[in-house]
Amino acid sequence: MSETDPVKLMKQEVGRAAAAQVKSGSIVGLGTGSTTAYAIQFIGDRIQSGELEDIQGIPTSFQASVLAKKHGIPLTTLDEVSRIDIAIDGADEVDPQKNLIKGGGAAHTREKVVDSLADHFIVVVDSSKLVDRLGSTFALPVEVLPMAIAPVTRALEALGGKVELRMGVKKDGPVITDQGNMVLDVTLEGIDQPAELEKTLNNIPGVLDNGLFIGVADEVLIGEVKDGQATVR
Ligand code: ABF
Repeated sequence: MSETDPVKLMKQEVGRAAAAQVKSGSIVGLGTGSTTAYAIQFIGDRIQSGELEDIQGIPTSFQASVLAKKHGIPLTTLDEVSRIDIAIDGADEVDPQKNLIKGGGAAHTREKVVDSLADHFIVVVDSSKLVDRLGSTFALPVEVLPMAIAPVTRALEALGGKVELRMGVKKDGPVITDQGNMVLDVTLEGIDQPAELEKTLNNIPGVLDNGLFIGVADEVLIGEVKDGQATVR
């Protein structure tokens, strides 16, 4: 993306707006994705400038931990701290009730641990992620033990899902999560009862977690580009 690319500018503004809510002394959940990457960068900038002190980050993925280290954010773990003050993370779909589909980055299992523990979870998205009903535009990611891929696939198909094993970018093999598992992407004809579906899916033996985040988000920052100008609402 060029420096003046409106989408990049918009992601930067959303990330900046989220990073601005971080207070000194906070434990910060650090999410995954290109928009959250800007929030991590701007948190680092605020630390380097002396504006923020005593920040500890809890990364939700290897990618987030690499970015945090690059931007000088000290890291900690859930064994060391007993709270998360604020979490900033992306999403693939957001419905009017702030329920989410996440997992496009194959990191939703750790993301859900961190985001759901946070006192304040901020979702950073562009307006293209807004949907009336979850499942309208994005297949639902499900993290599965490799040895259980076949039976879980059958169980998801029995629920009416069209199931695809997520392959790597080079298509030379399946995506492997930070936990060493695989991801099944499930296309459903729109999701009417997301809270029930989340529980049903997680009760299938072999499923680690799925990308439905129901009642987890506290705030959604939405980036838009109007007349070449990036705005956040
Ligand atoms: C991650 O953020 C995933 O849940 C989701 O796929 C991704 C979206 O990132 P981006 O900001 O690049 O659209 O947390």
